[in-house]
Amino acid sequence: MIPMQFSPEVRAAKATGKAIVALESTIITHGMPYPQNRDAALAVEAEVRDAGAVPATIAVIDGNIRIGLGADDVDALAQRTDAAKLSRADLAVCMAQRGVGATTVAATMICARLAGIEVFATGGIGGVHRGAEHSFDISADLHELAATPVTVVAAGAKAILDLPKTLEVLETLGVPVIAYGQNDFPAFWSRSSGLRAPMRLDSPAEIARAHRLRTQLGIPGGQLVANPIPSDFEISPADINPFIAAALAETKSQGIAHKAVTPFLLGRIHELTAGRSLAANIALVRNNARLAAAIATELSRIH
Ligand code: PSU
Ligand code: MN
Repeated sequence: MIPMQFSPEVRAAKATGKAIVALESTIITHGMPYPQNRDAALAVEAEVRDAGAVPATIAVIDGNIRIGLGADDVDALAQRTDAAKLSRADLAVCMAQRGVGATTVAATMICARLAGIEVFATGGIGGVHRGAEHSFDISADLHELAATPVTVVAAGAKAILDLPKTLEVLETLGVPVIAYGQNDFPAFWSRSSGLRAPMRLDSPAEIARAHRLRTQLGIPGGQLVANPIPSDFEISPADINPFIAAALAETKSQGIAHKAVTPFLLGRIHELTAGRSLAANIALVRNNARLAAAIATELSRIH
């Protein structure tokens, strides 16, 4: 038996066939400062409920996969500084040690599939880092999208990455990258990356049908739905790029590498923009939660 516990709310939703949206926890422990991380996590859950679905925030607590956290659990996790960042490689080892860890996109997809949840909302997926031709730093999120049948709603990939290379790897891996309601691939803080997305869909129903058809066709893996940040919170590439460049230069001068790169960059950019990028980050996750709830609702109607 897999050590996995459902919250009462998620268990009830599963019993009645109600739509459920998985949410990750690395965004809480390694993406934002306290208490904004707690407030953002609770606000994202509220968006899912307001849209008529049930949120399932996923984390590993004392070796158990938790599918759905209570508000107290979210607060406790948000305050911890010792939670591990769990991707595909780390998940089982953390559980074996009865440890505490926050799940990345990759690990959240794995847990969501085990829990029978088909839709997951996050901020931005990991991808191919700039300079990957030297560092080989490519997020395990990309391979997970190719392997695990969960539709992931994100505001594209973080603009700290090499977005053309990220799209190339997704294409190689056979992952459908679907821009929602526009032609361009969004760039997290900005609505457009200047790159055209490979595909576009304009309705949650079509996204849900594509998810089902992929399974029926016997094609493994999920879908990436790239949902642009709401205009009111957008930061233009011209505004954000100097801060990205400054933060990237610091990773080099300080020798930040491996799993620490993404949390460091996000934290530094939040500081350098005096919180503007944090407000944008929270707004885009909430926006993704609403779309994910609509997709999950459509999926709950087609079998
Ligand atoms: N997007 C955010 N904040 C984050 C992340 C993404 O807005 O903290 C996290 C996600 O959990 C993602 C991870 O899976 O960063 C990617 O890390 P890496 O590049 O080390 O695979
Ligand atoms: Mn990496």
